[in-house]
Parts: sequence; C-alpha cells; structure tokens
Amino acid sequence: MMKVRRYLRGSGRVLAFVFVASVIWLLFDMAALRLSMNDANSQLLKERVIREREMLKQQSRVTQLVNLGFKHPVQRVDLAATHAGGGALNPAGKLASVYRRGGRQRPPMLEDRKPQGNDILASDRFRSVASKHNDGGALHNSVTQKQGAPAHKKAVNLDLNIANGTQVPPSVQKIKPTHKIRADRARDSVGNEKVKDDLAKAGTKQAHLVKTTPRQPANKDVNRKEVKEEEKRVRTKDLDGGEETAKPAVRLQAGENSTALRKQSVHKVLSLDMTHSPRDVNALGQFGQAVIVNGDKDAEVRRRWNEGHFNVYLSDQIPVDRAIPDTRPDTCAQNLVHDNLPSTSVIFCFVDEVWSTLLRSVHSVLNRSPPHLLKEIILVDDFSTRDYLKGQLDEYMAQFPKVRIIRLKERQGLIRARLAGAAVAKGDVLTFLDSHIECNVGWLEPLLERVYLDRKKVPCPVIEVISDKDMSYMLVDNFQRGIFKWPLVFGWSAVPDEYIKKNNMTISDPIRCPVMAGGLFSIDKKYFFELGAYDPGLDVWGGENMEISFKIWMCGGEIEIIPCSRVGHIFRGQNPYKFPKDRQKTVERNLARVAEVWLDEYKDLFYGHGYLHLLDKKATDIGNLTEQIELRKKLKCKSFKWYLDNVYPDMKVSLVKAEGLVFNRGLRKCLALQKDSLSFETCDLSEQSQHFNFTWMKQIRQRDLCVAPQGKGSGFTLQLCDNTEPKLRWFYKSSSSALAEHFIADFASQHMCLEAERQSGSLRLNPCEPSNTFQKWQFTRYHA
Ligand code: LR7
Ligand code: MN
Repeated sequence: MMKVRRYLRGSGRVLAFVFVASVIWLLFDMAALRLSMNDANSQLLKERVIREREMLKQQSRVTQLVNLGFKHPVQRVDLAATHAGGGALNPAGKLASVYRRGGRQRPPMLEDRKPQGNDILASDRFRSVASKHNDGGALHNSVTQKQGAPAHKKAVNLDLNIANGTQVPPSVQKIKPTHKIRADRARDSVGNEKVKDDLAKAGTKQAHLVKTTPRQPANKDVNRKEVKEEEKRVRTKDLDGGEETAKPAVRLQAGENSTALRKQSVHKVLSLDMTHSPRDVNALGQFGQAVIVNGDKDAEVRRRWNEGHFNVYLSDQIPVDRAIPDTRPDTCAQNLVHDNLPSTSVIFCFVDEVWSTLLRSVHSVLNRSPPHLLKEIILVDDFSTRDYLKGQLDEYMAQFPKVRIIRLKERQGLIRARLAGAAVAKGDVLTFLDSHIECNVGWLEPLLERVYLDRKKVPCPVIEVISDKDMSYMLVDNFQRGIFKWPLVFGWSAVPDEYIKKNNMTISDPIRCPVMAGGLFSIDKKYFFELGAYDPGLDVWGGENMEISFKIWMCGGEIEIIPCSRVGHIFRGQNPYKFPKDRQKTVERNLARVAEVWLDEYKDLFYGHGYLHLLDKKATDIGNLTEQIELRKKLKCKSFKWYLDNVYPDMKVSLVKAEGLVFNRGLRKCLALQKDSLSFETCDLSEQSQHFNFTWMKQIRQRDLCVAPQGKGSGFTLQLCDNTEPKLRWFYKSSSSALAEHFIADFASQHMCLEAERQSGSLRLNPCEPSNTFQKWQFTRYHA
C-alpha cells in the first residue's frame, strides 16, 4: 500500500492520471466508433430494406394485376386521327393526330383509310413538335415564333395539324427558359480552329472528345487513349481496392459513405455523365437548348432538310457530345439498383442516317452508360448508300473499342437488321435504339434492373423529344403509355387518373404498356430468342412493334415504360430513306402477317378497318406463316382475347359492328332465315332465326350463311360465308349519310340496295333511293 502511495506521489501521480484518462478516452472513442458504424450500416440497411420492400410491393402489385385481370379503369382514349393527306377521322376535328406517310403513297379515299403500322395517334392533350416537315422553309418562321416561348416545364404549343407526319411524340415540355443561341453567332465560335483548341484544352478530363465538325474523323490515337483511360478510371474507382471482375462491386456516389466498400447487393443508380461539364458551354444546342437559325440560312436549311427529314444543317453544328438536361423525376437519382446487373449490347440499325445524329447517338451511349454494363455497341448498316457511312465511319468508330460495325450486303429493313445485330451480340441483354437518339443520364441501369428482377420483363425508356427543327431536348408528360387503335395504329395515351390513384402510382413507377413504340427497349437476349425474336418475314419498316408487343404479353412477358430511364428521339415527318417496294404495301403486308398470326378472331377488326383489300390473296401475298403459327403453338401463348381482357381492358372491342333483329322500316317486319331461305316475320327477339350479325367483313350473317346480291340481276342469294369474297359485302351506315340504314351492295357498279317488296314480302336488289323506307333496315344493337 505504501509502495503504491509512493508511486502516486509527484510526477507518478500525474502519469497515473494521464494513463487512466487515456483508457477512459479510448473506451469512449471505441463506443462512439461503434455507434457511428452502426449508424452507417443501419442507414444502408434501411435503404436496402425500403428498396426491397418497394420491389416486393411492385412485384406483388404486378402479380395482383395479372391475377385480378388488370382492372384498369376504363379510359376514354379520345383518339381521332388525321390520315395522311386526309381529313380527321373524328368529324369534330377536335383531336390532333398524324399518320406516317411515305413518298409514294396514293391519297386516301373515304372507305379506304389505311393508317400505317406504327402510325401514331395522339390525343388532343398532345402537342406535337413534329410539323410540316416537307417544307423546310417553314422552319425559320416556326422557330422564331417560339422565341418568346415561356418557360420551364411548359408544354410547347406548336401547330399540330400535320397531314404528313410519320410519328407524333407524346406531349412535350420545354426544359428551361430557352436562352437561345443564334446559329450565326455561335457558328463563329464553333469553327474548326475553336474545335481543335477545345480538344487540346480538354485534356484527359473528358473521356470522349470528338470534333464537332461533321464528317471528319477525330484524332484517333488521342481519343482511343483517352477512352481507355477513362474506362480504366471508372473501373478502378468502382472496384475500390481492386480486383478486376466482370461485374465489379460499385461504390456509392461521392458523399454517400465514400469510405465504405459496398458489400451490399445494391447501389444508387450511377449518375455517370461524361458531358456533365461540357468542353464548350457556348456551343450551339449545348444543354439541349433550342437554336434559332438565321433567316438568311433558310435556303441552306431547306436544302439539307431532306437528308434526314429534320434540321440536318443545324444538327451538324451541334456538338456530337453535347450535354442535355437530366429530365428524370427527382426520386430517380436516389433509386437503388443491384450491383450485379446483366451486361447489354446496344444495337443501332441504320440506313443512310445523318452523320452528326448517328455520332450523337453513339456518344450518348458511351458517355452515359456505366462501362461495366456496356458490353458493346453494334452498328448495323442496313446497306446505306451514303459514302461517309463507309470508310469514314469505320475510321471514326475505330477509336472506340466497344463499337462494332456490321454491314449488310443488301437492304434488309430494320427488322432483319436488328436480327443480324442480335445474332452476334455478346451481352446478356439486347438494347435496341434508333440511330437518332440521345440517351439521358442514368438511362441504362433502371432498364437492366427490370430485366434482372424478371427476365421476361421488357422495359422501354420514356421516349423524349428532340425537336426536328431547333434540336432542343424536350421532356414529355408523365404517365404516358403506348397503345393501339384499329387497324393496329400505334399511339400514346395517358394512364387514367383513377388508375394512378388506385394503385398509388408515383411518377417514377414502371408503367404497364400494352404496346411499345418499337425502337427503344431492352430485352433479355435468351428470352428474345425463346420468343422467336421478330418474324423475319416482316419487311423494311412497320408492324414489328405490334408483333413483338403481342408476342411478349401473350407468351408470358410484360412490357413496361420506365420513367427513370429517358432517351430523346428525333421524331421525323417522313422516312428519309427509300423503301425497296411501295411503302404502303410493305407496311400493310407486315400488319397482315401480324394480324393473321396473333389476332385470332379479332383479325376481322383489323381487316374491317380499311384493310379488306388485303384479303384478296391474288393482289397481296403476305408470305408463308406456318413457322410463326407453329411458334405460337409451341410457346403455348395465350389468346388475343386474354390480351385484350387483361392487358388492355380499356380498349372496348366488339367482334361485330351490329347485331340482333334486322327490322325493315317500310314493311315493319323483321328478316328471318327459315330453311335456307329468307322471309319476313313479325319481330320477335326470342326467335333465333331472326338474329343476324353485321360483321367487320361487311356481311349480313347468320351462323355460316351470308346474304349476297345475285349476279348482275336484281335478285339476291344466300351463300356460305367467305371472308375473301367481296360479293358478300354490303355498305351499311346507321346514320350521317344520305343512304343511312341502306344495305348497298359493295360489288355492284351502280348503287344497288336491298329492298323489301311491299306485296310479296320478298327481297330484291333495286337502285338505291334515299327516302325509300323499304330500303331502310335497323339492327337491335350497334357497336360501331
Ligand atoms: O430499312 C430500314 N433499315 C433501317 O436500319 C429502315 C430503318 N432503319 C433504321 C433507321 O435508320 C432507324 O435507326 O431503323 C431505325 C428506325 O427507323 P425510323 O427512325 O425511320 O423509324 P421511326 O422512328 O419512324 O419509327 C418507329 O417505328 C418503327 C416501326 O417499324 C420502328 O419500330 C422504329 O424503331 C420506331 N421508332 C421508335 O419507336 C422511336 C420513337 C417513335 C415513336 C413513337
Ligand atoms: Mn426513329
């Protein structure tokens, strides 16, 4: 005891005190560290749990929907359409709509509307930016008009009454109060000298620097080295400590636990964007802004318009690696995705694409995709004729090791071109894109995440609008989904409010989509081939989006629009390339193939909406369908009725145009079929012999018997129904026509109508008379 006391005297006491104090301090420190680690971990855990719960919720919501038959509130998709060069389908003309039209198309006729496969309908909510493309001269005016256009997130109000468009985008909104840059001024600052300067200044900071001057390959070696270095940098950063694996663990973005190696299986979506600080902030179109082209350049703009059916002159002056605004809903950047997402091959098919837009498409993928997920970019050249797409393109793309070019030996069309790309793709997932797009920040991971969660999910990005005139990047309305109207016309329509409320949908939730637009989507590669890919019998352009959509839904998959993934697309008024055969015939034929294989009894609706002429096998050869029909059997796909009931229930469909009793106004009696002959009886709804259908094939039909005019005479006859037989067809309108309620023989050269004989009570074919009540017939129920 004494000894201890001696030690604690004088400096010994001080030492002992210091010792005890440091032990206590150490203990506190450790406790604090533990606490903070717990904190960090629990924060991460919490995020993960929330995310997984969200995923579960979403999954169960989807399963619920499927099980419950997707009780989508009925939506009035008020779609009217302006046919190519024709009038509005909706007589009120309230709704705007545009049909694609090719150069060689004949003008449409009244009963002869033939919208195209991917023709796009738009509701009046939509403001299209596609506009009178044929006339490049309109450009200056319309752009100048927009000069005073306000402002943030306001829909652009451009004239929509286009009769000649190929696509209508969903309604669009300008991103920022456009402090527009005048082309003439900016052009001076983006001359060649300036570009070189910029390139030199940018150094290794920017990954994919390229010349903005079109049609001149950038310095290959410098760029290739830069790209490699950048990829290495991203990889090392992501690997954190280093082992190189195919699917590295990814670190949270700066500021988020930056020291903790992520052992978790999820991470925040990478906001990777090499164009975040663009090398020339004053460049034309930078940040996706609109550009006014000076009036004195009108002639030049017009001259170059037809190269791509958009403002090619302007596009060529905008940096191919420009920055665009991040248009994702706010929550998207916080979303978690799995670390081990599948890799993807991005496939661009193109024919005679404009140089600057093709490059901008490729750069947007390189600059805004996590390198470890981007297996490769495959460019499929569908036998382009333009010189710059040959050696010059090879040379330019040689600087990017991930880019491969495949050249087709003859023109195959986009469908078979995509198949050629898919056949050589090495990634787990195929991502198809049009060759005039710009991928936005964080576009890829949300798509791959959906495929990762379920390989039968086919996610599409939100397709935003790059103005064909001023090249500005515009965001579209939320909650838009792809739908179709008869005869298989693609369109956009808003998810109904009640549905959104009922399902607690937020603007970033995936949207179930009955039909995809066609050009932009990701799909698990194996699943794509299991589905039999595309029908290789589809030619050039059109209809393939219907085919793949029906196939996916009916054979066990799902199509979704992913609001957190956004890609801009230049909507053009016309296809800028030639069709090897007549454009209209090509698209019609494609659609008929799709209808024959996938629509079951509903194919009558397709043909009945202006395509009856396709039933004439002598005039239209839609090719052999055996393999496609076999495939559908083999995959045990569900019926088209199932698709309508479960995926698109708000599409109200009736298999007949009218049905029930057929009442003659003059005779005040009903048509009856007794022992294979027609007579008149007192109307009685309970009599099956008095029940007839007026079909989409325009037949007056009971069971398998159809009413037909007889030869050239004035008689009529009953015949076994045959959809390909034009003689069984009758025009019939219940209202709004001089000959309303008349059955007009379709095949007769002059107007011959079905008439009840006053005395004999038999039937005759007589010249049509608008006010003759014995020629007027009414059905019990009308569906169309
Ligand atoms: O013969 C051809 N060979 C090709 O390689 C014809 C076209 N192509 C290429 C072409 O260069 C382009 O990159 O295929 C791509 C699509 O052709 P576009 O841009 O002329 O088509 P689009 O944008 O007018 O049409 C839409 O509908 C098409 C129907 O077949 C395709 O599905 C397109 O991919 C599709 N585009 C989109 O979905 C983008 C959004 C449009 C909307 C709505
Ligand atoms: Mn396109």
